Amino acid sequence: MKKIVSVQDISCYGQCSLTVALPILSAYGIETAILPSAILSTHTAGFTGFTVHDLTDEMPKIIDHWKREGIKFDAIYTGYIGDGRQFDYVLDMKKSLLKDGGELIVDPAMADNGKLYPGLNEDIVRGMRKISEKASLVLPNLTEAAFLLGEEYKESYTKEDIDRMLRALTEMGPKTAVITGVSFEEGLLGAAAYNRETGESTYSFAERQPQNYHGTGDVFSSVAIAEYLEGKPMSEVLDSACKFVVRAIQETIGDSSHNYGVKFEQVLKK
Ligand code: PXL
Repeated sequence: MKKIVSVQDISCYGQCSLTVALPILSAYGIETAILPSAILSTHTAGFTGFTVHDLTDEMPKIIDHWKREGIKFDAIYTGYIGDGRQFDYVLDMKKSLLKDGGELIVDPAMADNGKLYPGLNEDIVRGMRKISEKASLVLPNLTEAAFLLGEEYKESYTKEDIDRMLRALTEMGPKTAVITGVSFEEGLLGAAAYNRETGESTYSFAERQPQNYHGTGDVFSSVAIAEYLEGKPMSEVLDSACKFVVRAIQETIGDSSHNYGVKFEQVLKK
């Protein structure tokens, strides 16, 4: 049984970050510890007046306790991190809390549609870059991939662009890079992966859904990371994650009162 720790915020309401990662990873039979980076009343996209309680000061205390207990993980999965001081703690965790061969997996959840999430700044981009360099797997969306690479975000990307960006991301350090939100045909949306060691790249597409939802990146990453840790080939990993996200959107789309996240629980249940 794999044991992982996920470092991201608790958005108390809104179906993203830890409230998505924990149930999905658990449903895959993965023991999932959490290191909450902050507690927010809701996520920051689409709600106004949300509260934030930063937990940076707790992180070294929790990490030190785990070190004293000799607790070790197969993987560290990081997501949204809202304070630049936390990246060094993630690097410390990589050194001291991973089993031999354990992996740092980074979803640099910080931006979408060409823009950083509200409240985030260049510090966060630099920090995400720093931990991505030490990761074995990174899963940015297209905007995050551009920001990690220090490039301008473009409205449209060719397959040559994506192949180049995937290679460039792995040249930063990770063995494998995934980019989500990739589309070369109007009706299809999906993800691409490249493994620097095998030189293999994989694409997976699903039918583009008529509405975008917040939190789908977290759903995608949680499914993809679970199946990656099971040792599945990247083509299957991407197919499963794309299909899961599409089903979660389809569960949600008829309910116009539910616009802040996707009903991924309905997919888990089925
Ligand atoms: O889903 C990414 C995410 C996680 N956590 C918080 C967010 C967002 C995206 O906006 O605001 C607090």
